Amino acid sequence: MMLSNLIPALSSSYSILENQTISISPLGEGLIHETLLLDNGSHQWVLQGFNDMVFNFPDRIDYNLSLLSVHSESHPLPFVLPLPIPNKSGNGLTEIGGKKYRLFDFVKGKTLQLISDPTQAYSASLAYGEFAAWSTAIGGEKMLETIPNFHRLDLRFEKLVAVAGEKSDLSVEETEILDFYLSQQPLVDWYLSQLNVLPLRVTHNDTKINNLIFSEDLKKVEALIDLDTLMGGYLMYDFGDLVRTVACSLQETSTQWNAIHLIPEIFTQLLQGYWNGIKGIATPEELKSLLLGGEIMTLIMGLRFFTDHLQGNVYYRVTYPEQNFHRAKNQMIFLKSQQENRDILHEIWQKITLTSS
Ligand code: GN1
Ligand code: MG
Repeated sequence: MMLSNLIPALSSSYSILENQTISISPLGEGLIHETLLLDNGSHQWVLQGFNDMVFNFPDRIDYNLSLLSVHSESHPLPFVLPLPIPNKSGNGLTEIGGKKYRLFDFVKGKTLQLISDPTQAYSASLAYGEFAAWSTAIGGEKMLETIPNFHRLDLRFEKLVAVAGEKSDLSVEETEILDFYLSQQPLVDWYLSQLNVLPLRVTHNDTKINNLIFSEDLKKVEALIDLDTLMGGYLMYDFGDLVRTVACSLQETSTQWNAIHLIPEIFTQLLQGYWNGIKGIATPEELKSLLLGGEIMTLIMGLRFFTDHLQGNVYYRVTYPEQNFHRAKNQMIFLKSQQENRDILHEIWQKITLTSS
């Protein structure tokens, strides 16, 4: 459907959009939902084309968000968690031309693909840490799984093994990257050893830097967005995805292979921020687990990108056919960089945990 053809249907579905002249344009860089900006000249909304191939259980999302909404009434947060605006029938999802849409108030501010100053790493991480502490009262076990086994590293690993096992025509470079990923079994084993040790928290599970809205001056976090993957998880997931996307010299889409590396100074800012957010709730085991969180999340994404490449780009949006392969290579290089820096990260961790406790 042409974008402008959406407007009449939206206007009849949402009372706030009735009898207005509204313009519509693409927004953002998300890989799953489609994101559009609606503007009536004085107010803006985000219209999201909901991806129900990826999110098969919209009711579970609604349920999780309702738990947050109730908790926020008595426990205000220093930033916004944007929730879908109900349509005239009281539903968050509206079906138009066979496709599902959601409407949100637009939160003014800036989104970043990469930080431009280390203080932004600190603010981003503090916000996610504060969110984890704030949501402890809700309880990770109360949340429903919106994508089953989303961050189960062992299952992501097994999936790649199965999909690659069916291919007999891998190129030399594909085989090299596959071998690297298969060599990560020890990290998968460590991950499995943590499952009975770490408490289940309410985690965001997609804490990449562009899922935050910063104030115009980039000093403050105004909103945490993309709340569909909110569910029970481990703190190392949220901290780890920050490391993956913020403490890396380049974005996950970069193909400048020689310039992709970990920035330990940014890791320091991230850890300090997250620690300040979670210090009231975290167990010693959780604090320790943060150290490998970045590796875990980078491995998960690398496995997922590579699997999607082998399956013909059925999941992630790509702008060219080799893009998922390149993303998998990018994540491999970044994972290697983290592994080469394990000692340095451990020293940073010790310094922060000793001085902050
Ligand atoms: C997807 O929708 P978006 O772009 O915020 C993905 C995340 C990945 C990310 C990689 C539901 O997030 O898990 O980390 O791409 N979300 C889902 O960029 O699969
Ligand atoms: Mg997003």
